[in-house]
Amino acid sequence: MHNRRLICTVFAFLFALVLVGSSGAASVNAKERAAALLRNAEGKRVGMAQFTQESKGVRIVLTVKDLSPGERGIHIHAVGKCEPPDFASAGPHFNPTDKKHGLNNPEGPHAGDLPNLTVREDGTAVYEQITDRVTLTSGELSLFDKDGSALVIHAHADDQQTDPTGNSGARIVCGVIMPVRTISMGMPPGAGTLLLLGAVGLLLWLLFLRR
Ligand SMILES: [Cu+2]
Ligand SMILES: [Zn+2]
Repeated sequence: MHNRRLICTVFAFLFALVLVGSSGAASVNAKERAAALLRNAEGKRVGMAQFTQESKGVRIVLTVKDLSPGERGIHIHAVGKCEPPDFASAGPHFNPTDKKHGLNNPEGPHAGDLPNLTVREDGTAVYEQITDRVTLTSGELSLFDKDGSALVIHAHADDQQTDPTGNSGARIVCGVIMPVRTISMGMPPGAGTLLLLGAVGLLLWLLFLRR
């Protein structure tokens, strides 16, 4: 009986150790992610955008539907607030570095400026871009500043030159960019086995020793 108590205690200790260790590894591997639910002026959900912090910048992947075909301006705006129908609440283009508008503007671009979105004949669009002018981490370029940020799609193409909006017209779709925490469990090899042994030890300890 004495032997079993010792073994179980050791297993329980190992279990606790592995738990603490793996939660440490998990927080190190946590990726910075964000998402925006895209709604049109009627408040109807028309798409979704996902943002992932990578070494080269923030990858934006977006799908949207129910738009009219053609080129559409798309930007990150300075305020994380999307009040229909005009979405004026989203403020101007995200511009922490105090530049002028447009990817082709010698005095630009705004941090929130992006290449145009192409809507297909069926009204859908798929869009993917990486921008190193914003981050999901902390600092000046962070999309998670005190008033947040929003992704906005416009009625017309952005000419990438005219300050401050690129003549892209009305705001027709808006989504608040919200942080999403995904924890990837980065456990060292063999930790799974240890975890299992620890769990068995804990179970035995509960069964036999806690009466
Ligand atoms: Cu815009
Ligand atoms: Zn701009």
